[in-house]
Amino acid sequence: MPRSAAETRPARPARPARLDLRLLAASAEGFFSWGRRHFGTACRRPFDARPWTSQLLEPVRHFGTASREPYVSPEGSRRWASPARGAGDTAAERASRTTVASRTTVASRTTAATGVLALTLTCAACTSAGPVPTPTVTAGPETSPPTTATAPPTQPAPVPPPVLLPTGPVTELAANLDAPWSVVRLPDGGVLVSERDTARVVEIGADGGVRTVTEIPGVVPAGEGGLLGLAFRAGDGADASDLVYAYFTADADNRIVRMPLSGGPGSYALGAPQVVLSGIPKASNHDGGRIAFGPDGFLYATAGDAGVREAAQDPASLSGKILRMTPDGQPAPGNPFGGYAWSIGHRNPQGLAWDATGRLWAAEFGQNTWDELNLITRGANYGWPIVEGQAGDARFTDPIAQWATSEASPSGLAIVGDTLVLAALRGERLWTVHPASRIATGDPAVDTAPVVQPWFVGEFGRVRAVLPGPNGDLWFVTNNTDGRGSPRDGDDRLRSVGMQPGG
Ligand SMILES: [Ca+2]
Repeated sequence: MPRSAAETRPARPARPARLDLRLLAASAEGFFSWGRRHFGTACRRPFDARPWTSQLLEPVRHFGTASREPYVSPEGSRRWASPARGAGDTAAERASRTTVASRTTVASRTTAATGVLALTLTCAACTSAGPVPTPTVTAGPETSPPTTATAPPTQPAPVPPPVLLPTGPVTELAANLDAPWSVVRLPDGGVLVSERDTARVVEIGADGGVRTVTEIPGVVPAGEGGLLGLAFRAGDGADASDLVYAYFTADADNRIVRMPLSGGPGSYALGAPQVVLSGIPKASNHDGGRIAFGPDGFLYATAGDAGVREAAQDPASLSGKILRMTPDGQPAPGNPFGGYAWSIGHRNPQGLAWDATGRLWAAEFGQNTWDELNLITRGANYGWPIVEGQAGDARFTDPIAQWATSEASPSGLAIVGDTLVLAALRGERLWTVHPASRIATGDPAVDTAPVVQPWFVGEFGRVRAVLPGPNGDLWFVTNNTDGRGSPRDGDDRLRSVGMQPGG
């Protein structure tokens, strides 16, 4: 049953109320970010005397994929900031914000964290292949005096691209799913969903109907294991068919298989599975399971520690890693340790998404203290089991944001526009994370922190997966039938929510 936006729209964050030099600087930064996005690198900031906004950009280089050195802020210290704090907000907004701030800790190397988030805006422009516009001179009236070379050019009003937030209508796309785990949208409009415990891949029809495509042989569901992630790869030649990849728990291991996809909407069929990678350690808990093809064409997979913590630090082990492989299941060229590992020191990552710059982000379950949103770089060590969450230990890469496990327990991760969205199981909500620079308040302690917001708290129950939908919408699937939730009639459900300008 579709729900109106008014029924589902949480309170919006406070908007800036002050206007001072810092706000002007932020606006200018936003404009040039917008310019770089649309016009390429030819659009550069014309001034260096930037105040704090310069810090939003400088740390970017420290997070380059070739660098494993942690960024140290100019202050050499950590700062903790609460999200969405602003002047002029209402008592209700302050109360809501206090709740978030008290429960949510944002990654606290402030400039570093914000630089990384800011790059999801700014570096998209740096790599833009868009055309460089030809400067246009508008002739003035013939009676006007001749202009001089030093006359300031006319600039349009700074209009940074909007932050997208899940404030639009919520609609139901399918119901009666059984522990759904992963959702894949196919190029021809079809939708496939994996069910963890039935081992089925089902098709969601345009009318919301659920049709079994196949039941994958060899799946041994138990605990958190079963049929987990799905990924699609288009055929790349006359002899290659479209393929659906699946990550599942088998009798003795976790493994990745692929199956040829035939048919179309209403008639999809999957052929016999072929093993791509086997031997990923399994356990009743911490099985990872998300798979996705990156912009580099290689397959990435999240592997949990399977209960053997120390293995997460062993580059040769397949557990506690983000793995990167060729579509045929060989270690991908350029992997940092010579094997499958792309990054190490993970406990149980289950969310993968790439931003507009091609950078990989991952959501990870913590033990008892901190769930994590990490920016994944080649060869980096994310600390588990030596540290959890933001540790400030130079040996490890800290998360960009972290949450108490009771508030998050994030599985899926998606990026819509420049907004990261995490699907929280135990937290029974969505979390959005976006750069704060667009809602500058003038207080650097606020404006240099990423903005983290909860949505739909408790409304739909446990959320397992999120993905970009058509027309800029966000899709998410609940997980109230996975044995740890309280199913409503008709659960579990796949839903869509409109992403609308906000922030
Ligand atoms: Ca970590």
